[in-house]
Amino acid sequence: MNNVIIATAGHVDHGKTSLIKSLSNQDTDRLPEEKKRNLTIDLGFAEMQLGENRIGFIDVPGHQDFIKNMVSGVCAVDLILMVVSAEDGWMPQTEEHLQIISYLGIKKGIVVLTKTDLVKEINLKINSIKKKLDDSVLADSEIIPFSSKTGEGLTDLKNSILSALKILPKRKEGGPTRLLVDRSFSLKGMGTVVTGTLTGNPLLINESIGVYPPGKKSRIRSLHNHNQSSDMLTTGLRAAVNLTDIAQSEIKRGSVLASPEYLIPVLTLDIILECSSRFDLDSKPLKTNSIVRIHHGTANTEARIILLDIKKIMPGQRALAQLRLSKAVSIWLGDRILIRNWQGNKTLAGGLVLNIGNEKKQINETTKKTLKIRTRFPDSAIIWTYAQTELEKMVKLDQLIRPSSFTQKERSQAISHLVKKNKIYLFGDWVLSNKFWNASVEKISRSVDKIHVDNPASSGMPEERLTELLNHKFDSEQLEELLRELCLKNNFIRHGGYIARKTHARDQSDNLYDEKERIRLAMKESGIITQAQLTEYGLSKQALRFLIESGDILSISDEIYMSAMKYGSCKLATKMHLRAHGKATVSELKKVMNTSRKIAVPVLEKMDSDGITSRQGDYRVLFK
Ligand SMILES: Nc1nc2c(ncn2[C@@H]2O[C@H](COP(=O)(O)OP(=O)(O)O)[C@@H](O)[C@H]2O)c(=O)[nH]1
Ligand SMILES: [Mg+2]
Repeated sequence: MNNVIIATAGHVDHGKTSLIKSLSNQDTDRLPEEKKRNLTIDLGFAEMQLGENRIGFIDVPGHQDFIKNMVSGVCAVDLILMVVSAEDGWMPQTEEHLQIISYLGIKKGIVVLTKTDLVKEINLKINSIKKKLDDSVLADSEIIPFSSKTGEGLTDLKNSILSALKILPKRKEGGPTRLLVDRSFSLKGMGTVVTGTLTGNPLLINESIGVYPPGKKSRIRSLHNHNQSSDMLTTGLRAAVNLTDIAQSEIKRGSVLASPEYLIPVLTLDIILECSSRFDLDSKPLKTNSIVRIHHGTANTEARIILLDIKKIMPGQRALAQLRLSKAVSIWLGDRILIRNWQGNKTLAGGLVLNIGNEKKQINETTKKTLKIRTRFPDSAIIWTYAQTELEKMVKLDQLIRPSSFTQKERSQAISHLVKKNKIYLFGDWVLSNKFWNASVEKISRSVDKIHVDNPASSGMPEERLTELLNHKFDSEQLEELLRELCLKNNFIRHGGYIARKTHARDQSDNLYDEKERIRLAMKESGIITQAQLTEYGLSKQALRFLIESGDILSISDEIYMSAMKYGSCKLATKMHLRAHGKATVSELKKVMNTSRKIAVPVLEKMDSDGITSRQGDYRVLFK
């Protein structure tokens, strides 16, 4: 059995609901208000079996006031039935729905020309619709004349659906489970039930699952597909999920069910923005800094849009943009989104999510280039993995292209391909951009070797220098791993916060080597050691003298010693403060240097004698 989801689209009153009724014998208008007004307001659901296909229908509202609901209905469908009334022809929401489905990446559809019982010149109507479909995703779609009143065309339509489904690419299996919630209700004796279209791996009863929002863990008590109970539901099925430990009021349309590690809230999206060449030129083009409403899955969120290359986007243009969302949402890499104006009465553009994050990051030219590679190959796990290692330089293996719909198999194949092609470097749980790793090893080698030559007595390159040298910000866990790998593979050694050549360290393996290490270790946190501490810890005065001679440690007073690094940062902080304020007291400067008065006084005296500061009464000023 093949599971498929088919949704309707098209202008209000063109016969969508009647069409689904003719096909499935089910009335999808279920709300009392829909019955009263004879108008679809919200999504309707029906099912049928056709050949080897288990079809779930989603009937959408055509009225422009309910586009929001329509978008939630078509977010995960395989095939569209684009309904156009032979009587009215192409109307505003026929056009808008067509743009929406193409922005969301739906490529396959059948056009159903309804109400043929009311019109004589059917061929003329077909030709005029063909013209409207020109250059659109549905340009090559079949157009089936149909009447729900007489039943004319029903067999043709079923055959057309069957042939379309035959050539439709199969839904991907093995991807992470995701259910975009389109309804939530409470049933007596059952509690919270949510419905949606299931994608990725199966849902199983008794399994635990994450729900975002609200960001909770729940358990699946029971599963239904169109009122039929089941222990397991597979991709492409409509699913009703009975959840434990969560109140119905906590979960609405727009929530997502997935395994908790796939429900990472994000606040910024880098996207490739696309404005259809069919965009009506009279409408205002989308400008940078506009507040828009983005539709993602069954949810919608307010966002500010920052165009990264241009000021406004014109019909037919594509451009990189960053969306800054007003609240954190669960969106995956590679998702397609729709952008409408904030008021919600105009569809403006579509987008493909190239990167997700939580900060308003500045995007430089290299990043833009890398993001654009993803645009060219939206389905290639290899390209997306490569781009991530180029963007982030160093990534945890299990964080590669996640969250996204890529399957575990696609991810591991991409990794082995990139290793084979020397594009990434794998060690432990980590992946490095190979380009970055090679360049880094070279930079570090050059820098350490130069220090060894220039100052053979020094301990090597301070580890703090790495961030600047590599021109990339890593967190402390990453730095630790990076250094460990560096030493393991490249003849380096770490000691007391310095990186040195193993050979060099060995050259110095005089009888003081261990003693020097102990002093460095004792000073590691504060960068300071006192005469009293030296005695207390039983540290070697001779080793200290050696470190002072090599310039690693400075004698601040008879009592106090400071690492060259710490003195450097005190100097910098003092200079910056005095440049900004002109003068400052010892109390002020001790705060700036983040130290005590006992230390600040001799440090400032040393700065006076080093010609950096000078004393004016109670104040220090910069020495001129
Ligand atoms: N004569 C005729 N009327 C139709 C046909 N299909 C739908 N209608 C009528 O058109 C109106 C709107 O149909 P409906 O299916 O609710 O349209 P929707 O808004 O697109 O879902 C209803 O009064 C239907 O009875 C058709 O093929 N022939
Ligand atoms: Mg309807």
